[in-house]
Amino acid sequence: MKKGFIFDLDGVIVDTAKYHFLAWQNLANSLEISFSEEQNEQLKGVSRIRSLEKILEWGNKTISEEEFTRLMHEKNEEYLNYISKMDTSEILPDVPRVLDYLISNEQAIALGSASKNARVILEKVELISKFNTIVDGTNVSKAKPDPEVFLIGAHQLGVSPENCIVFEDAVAGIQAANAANMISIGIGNPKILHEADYVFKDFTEIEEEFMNNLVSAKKV
Ligand code: B16
Ligand code: MG
Repeated sequence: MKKGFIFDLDGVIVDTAKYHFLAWQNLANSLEISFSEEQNEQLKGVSRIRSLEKILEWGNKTISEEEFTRLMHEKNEEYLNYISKMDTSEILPDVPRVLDYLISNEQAIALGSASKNARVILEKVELISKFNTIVDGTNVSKAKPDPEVFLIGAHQLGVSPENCIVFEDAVAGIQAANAANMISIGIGNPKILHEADYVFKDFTEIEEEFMNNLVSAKKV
């Protein structure tokens, strides 16, 4: 039986958080709001709109709707400028090994990301062809921790949610996977991702035996 493997993008396949940080920091500076790397951590997995709302809340600023739209656009333009320079060297360690293992074992693979730029990023790092389906910020109406993004992914793969496995780096993403009744695998710090079924520092720690068990178990 085929399992569905759903990957988050930022923090799992590539580290685009650093580019989000540079672009948000520039925007915050222009509004005279201080913005730290710790605050950027809190924007991981959070939608673009909600990210700007949070920055404005932190800086105690209110702006008009037009200004809000303009700033979101400017931030995204700067972010896309960084993205345009990305290449395969930015793929996180051992991601291709795990994707190729799944492909050679005829498993179903989806992307489940909050980003509206997911497709262009996957194209830049030449991984787009590895995915059977892509669910991103252009397809979902409810942000993680709502399970919508992963449930759409499972549906598009034709695999029931309890036979899906999610790789996520954000707490909200782990919560979304758990709410979808999927197996959640945290990529990052076990102290932060303690709600996940399993946590690995990165994909180099995931051994073939563990993958074999995920693929063959009735319910892990
Ligand atoms: P965009 P993920 C998320 O990606 C990022 O972690 C988050 O920082 C970003 O605000 C969000 O995508 C939206 O991105 O501005 O490109 O639409 O982790 O869900 O893959
Ligand atoms: Mg992420």
